[in-house]
Amino acid sequence: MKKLICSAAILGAALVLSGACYSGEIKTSTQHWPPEKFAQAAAEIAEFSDLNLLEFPGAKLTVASEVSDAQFLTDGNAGAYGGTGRVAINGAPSRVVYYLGKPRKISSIRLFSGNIDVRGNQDFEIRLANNASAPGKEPQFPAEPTFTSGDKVVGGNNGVFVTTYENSEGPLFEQEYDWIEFKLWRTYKVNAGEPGKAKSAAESWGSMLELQVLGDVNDPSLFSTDAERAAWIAKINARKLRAELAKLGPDVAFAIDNRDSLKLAIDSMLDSGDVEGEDWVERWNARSRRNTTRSDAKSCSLNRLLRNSTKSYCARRTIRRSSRTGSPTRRAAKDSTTTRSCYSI
Ligand SMILES: [Ca+2]
Repeated sequence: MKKLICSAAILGAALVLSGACYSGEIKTSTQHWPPEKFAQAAAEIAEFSDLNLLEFPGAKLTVASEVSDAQFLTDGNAGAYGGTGRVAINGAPSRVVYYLGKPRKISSIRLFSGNIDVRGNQDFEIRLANNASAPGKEPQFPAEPTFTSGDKVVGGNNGVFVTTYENSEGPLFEQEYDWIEFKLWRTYKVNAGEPGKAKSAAESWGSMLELQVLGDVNDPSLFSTDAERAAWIAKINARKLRAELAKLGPDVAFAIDNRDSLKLAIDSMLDSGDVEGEDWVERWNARSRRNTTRSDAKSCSLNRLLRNSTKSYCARRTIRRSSRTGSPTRRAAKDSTTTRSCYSI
């Protein structure tokens, strides 16, 4: 049944509403994935990240106190279990604030945490605010939290844990919001069910994996222009490609995240003045001579059949390969060999 509530109310231990109007019923749910189900949790994070308003055009992180690697909070990725991708929450509480760029309808809010131990538990408060009268200026957030995990720490004590707030009949609230504040308490070494916040015995950081403030895919105001929509889709596609490439192995994932190191490695391999680079170039040249002589011959033959210019094709191949070779002497010798093979067809 649809309801309209405009006064402070408490629904269970995990939800507090403060002076906010909303239609329908807001549901609070939690889910725990044990360590062996980490991949399922990662898929859940990735599936909904396309609609994360914290990453939409105009949105930005404005405060991240006592938080490490805050960029991982909204990257749509669970990271590695117990490894890279975790965000260390070391405050009591830490404060994380996002500006959404403009007032938006919020469909649901989800907090994902995870680790091999109780660092993956949760102890938090969330506050929403609308400060459209002063765009981009952080408002005074309400004294009472919009949502809270309550007086006790929640979680699964390991694996991945998510708390979700959603409305079965539409957006969480009729009102739009352009600011959201997360207060996150550290959780080590506190088990789920033990006192949180001011009464917490935690002495070390907790581990958040992702914060999602989701929009509705059918909301026509999600994008201001077609160009903005296109830019967002391009950003999402690039992120998915990166995730796919990272699956090739940890070295590839490291290279993607450290492009300066990747460039340095490539330059080193191609640098003829470097001893190791020389060895690599020699090996590459030997393999390249074997492979490209055969492929050039085949290609040149094909080109002749197609009545293309065999000479110009081979010249292009030579130029391309020369840029990878070592000393001018070796380059000239190899080029001449390649050229003869082409003309011998
Ligand atoms: Ca993440």
